Amino acid sequence: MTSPTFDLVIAANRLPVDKEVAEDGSIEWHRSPGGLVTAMESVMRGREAAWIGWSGDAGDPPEPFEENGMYLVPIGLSEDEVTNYYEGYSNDTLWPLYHDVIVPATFRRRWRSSYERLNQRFADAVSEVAAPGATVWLHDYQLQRVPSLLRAIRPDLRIGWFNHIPFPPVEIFMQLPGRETLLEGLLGADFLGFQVRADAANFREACRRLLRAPVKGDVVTAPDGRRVRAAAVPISIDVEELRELATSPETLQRAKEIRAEMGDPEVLLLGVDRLDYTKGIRHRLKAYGELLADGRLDPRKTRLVQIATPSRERLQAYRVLRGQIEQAVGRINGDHADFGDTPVVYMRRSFPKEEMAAIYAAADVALVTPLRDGMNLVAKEFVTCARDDAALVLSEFAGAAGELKRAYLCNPHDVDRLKQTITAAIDAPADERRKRMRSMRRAVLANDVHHWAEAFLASLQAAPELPAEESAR
Ligand code: ADQ
Repeated sequence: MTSPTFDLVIAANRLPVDKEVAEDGSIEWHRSPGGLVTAMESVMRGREAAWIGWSGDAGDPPEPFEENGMYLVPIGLSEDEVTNYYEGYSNDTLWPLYHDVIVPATFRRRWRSSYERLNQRFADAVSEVAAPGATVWLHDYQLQRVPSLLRAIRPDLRIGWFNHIPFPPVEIFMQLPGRETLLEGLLGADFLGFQVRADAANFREACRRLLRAPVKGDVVTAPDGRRVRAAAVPISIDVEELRELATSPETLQRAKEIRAEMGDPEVLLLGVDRLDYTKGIRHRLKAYGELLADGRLDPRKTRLVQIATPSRERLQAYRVLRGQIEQAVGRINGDHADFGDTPVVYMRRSFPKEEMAAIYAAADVALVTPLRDGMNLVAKEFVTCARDDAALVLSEFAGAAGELKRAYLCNPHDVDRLKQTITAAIDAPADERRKRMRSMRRAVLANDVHHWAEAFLASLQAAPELPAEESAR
């Protein structure tokens, strides 16, 4: 049977749904949590499109199926490919390398060949469902070889790629064995989108230095003479939908209950992260523990709610991190807890978005302190849901810091300064916090997820030139 074809094809490492097997053995698919899905959901709505990605299980893939009006094409990964392409090359080579080698990157030759094979499989699957001249939107660091592999079989397609994570400075990128292949892979696209300008500039510099490719403004000339634009298109969230949820009477009531259940603390601090070493959770806990020990924060009147979604638990670095975090939480609570007073409320699970909105609305100060982060949607979600006089402490190393300039910005590596920034946010007059929050809300409103998707697609259509809207600015 030939498959249907589409004018818009999305490909990402994962499908936007997770499989759940019900008690009677029937299979159900549920929308997956996480940044990419949150962002793309609103882009796909109302469009006929196909999405290609891995279902999350090893073994033969299920047949393509429709879900929520989207045609989903599962890609199969064997156990070996999960180990080599996904956990190995994607998450143990590229992820740490692209996040400033916070933990060392591991290089293994067999991981690389598995990555190449999987990227070919993705390219073949896209080619199968793409209508003549279709637009293809590829996502993220797991698919950097797909643009050129796809162009080789389907030169009629318009190919765009968006990087959700940082692109490292060339001095770090250079460590990667076979680094040129990734750059050449990406240069198969018409347009390459990055979270912030510095990432796009790092990519262009890598092309200039390592491929001797001519670079003019945003445009790189590929080895085959095609011109490829690499520019920033910062991702965002569905502001309107989330704001509506956050300001509903039910959410506001739930926010009150959450505070009451914790004994109505004077200061409620909040951290929400995937359990990942890039997120700076350890540094945050260290700062908080010291503030309690120094007597700058009162353990009876302060709570830190730390929500940490389990992530990549088969990788050693993630297991180590989880142990360290749980030890730090245990130490802080051991030192400072009292009957009825638990200074750190640590929850290692996912919450539905209604509950997340209520938690954001309940908090006084959000601590978004990654050591390196492409964007960080939690910062934008908090700004959208928070009370007017709440405050955001934000790492300078999150892409979001480029837009949320009125946050309490900090360098999370500098624990003393991090402590000062946290107390400055807590102690600031309500009026100052309100002014900052208003300014950050305007920034988030000016670039919501619909604007992001339109800007990406417009850049892709216009590439290698600027789209009309951008050039008019
Ligand atoms: P992530 O590293 O996953 O994304 P982030 O941008 O913070 O990071 O997105 C996390 C998402 O998961 C948010 O929407 C958040 O609400 C949700 N989430 C986290 N913990 C949760 C929990 N316990 N329960 C429910 N929801 C939870 C990658 C990059 C980022 C980039 C995004 C999007 O690393 O830098 O911002 O992609 O491009």
